[in-house]
Amino acid sequence: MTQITNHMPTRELQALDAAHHMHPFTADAELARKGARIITRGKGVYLTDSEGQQILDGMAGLWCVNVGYGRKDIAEVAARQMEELCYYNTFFQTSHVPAIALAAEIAKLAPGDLNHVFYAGSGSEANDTNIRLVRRYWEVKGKPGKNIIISRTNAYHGSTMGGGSLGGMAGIHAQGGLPIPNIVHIGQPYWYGEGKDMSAEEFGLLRARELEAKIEELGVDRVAAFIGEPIQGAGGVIVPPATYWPEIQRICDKYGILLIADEVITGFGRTGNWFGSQTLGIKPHIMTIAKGLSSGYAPIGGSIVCDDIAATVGGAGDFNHGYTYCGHPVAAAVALKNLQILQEEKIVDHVRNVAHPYLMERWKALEDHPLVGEASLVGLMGSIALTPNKETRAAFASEAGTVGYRCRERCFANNLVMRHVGDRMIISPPLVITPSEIDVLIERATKSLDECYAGLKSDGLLKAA
Ligand code: PXG
Repeated sequence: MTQITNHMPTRELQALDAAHHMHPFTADAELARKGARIITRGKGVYLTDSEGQQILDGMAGLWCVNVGYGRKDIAEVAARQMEELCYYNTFFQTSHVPAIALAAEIAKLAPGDLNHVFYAGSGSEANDTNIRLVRRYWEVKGKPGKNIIISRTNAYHGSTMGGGSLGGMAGIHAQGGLPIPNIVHIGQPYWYGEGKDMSAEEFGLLRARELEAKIEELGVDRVAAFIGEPIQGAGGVIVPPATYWPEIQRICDKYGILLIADEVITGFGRTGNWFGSQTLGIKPHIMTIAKGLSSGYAPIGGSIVCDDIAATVGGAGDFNHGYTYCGHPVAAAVALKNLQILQEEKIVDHVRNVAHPYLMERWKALEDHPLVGEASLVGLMGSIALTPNKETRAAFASEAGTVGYRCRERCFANNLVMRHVGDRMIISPPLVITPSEIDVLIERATKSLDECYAGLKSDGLLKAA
């Protein structure tokens, strides 16, 4: 076999990558021309690339490496589990210790009567499970026609047929015949971009009440569930107005609609509590989890399910659904170790009491920058809206994302991973980030914003739409 190692020249690795590796959400031909940045190592909040550059990872991978890179204790657990029992399934009346122990631990951490875990390999798979779970629930209740799930535009719930359909991303819906039937979308609670002259509070109520109008329009006997991320992540870290979730909760309660909180990003400490639902005051029947469950050390996701749904679906014969890797023992052991680390090292407290307050002060100060309209941060989930006019919150005249992309390129050149969504910049650093690492993040972000601003000025791109 050809040995392909870290020691190969970057150019050769890039050529092999371009020849054989199809990347997600990427124009491969364009990437082939440019060459991928090849990441070779990670330690704490830093990545190293094949050129030896040290990059501060402001995104914790893809919102997941919450305990930071390079934890030997997690690697040891994985190795031990591989030797002891590398794989066994949880179908056909068998179980194993890592799946049992992890489910019990998740049930302990989850609020209310969310006491049951259905495992998946990812957030997308878990949301596919959720579609089947809520539809099955109403079938068993004698209401098979109650099968519509209501979601929001610009939501992200994954990219399988089910997850991509639940999500409200136009670019995903434009390819391959999505959404699947009986999934409908209402407006998102994005006050900064869409609230115009309304107050944030009024706008939050307006958008929440679209749910009530949609239920009335479709008929309550057609609607199975509502799904939402407590804070939209991939949509641009959109923090809803304070009025939004209480009103959504009231409407779900009033009509007896199941409520699914997609906690794939917000779960396991990201917002300064164990779950985003606790930060935002939501009482869901199901939570989608993945990412921070294992801090990305192994692929694992799942649905945390309330007593009623578990009893109803589980009490009606076989639930004909499952994945080979449901509760995979190595992934489950790794996730369990990750939860132990989060608890023993008090990492959620660190987010709430140390990292958030420190970053908040420095992040908010970015609002003094001429390019920044708004800087917001909940726990360690932050965004800045770039604008040519702070007063009017105007969008740029250039195609949406042009300025954000230029800013992201400056960040990457300055060894900071900060992503852009349209013309919003977003961060979601490892939860273990320290104040001095936050200083580095802010220093690199400021430098990148300055360079971006200078570039926009000289290219005449500071115009409002
Ligand atoms: N729900 C939410 C809220 C997510 O953020 C998924 C489900 C799907 O999880 P999997 O494990 O199937 O990817 C996600 C994933 C981005 C980005 O660019 C975000 C995600 C995935 C990939 C890229 O922000 N979120």
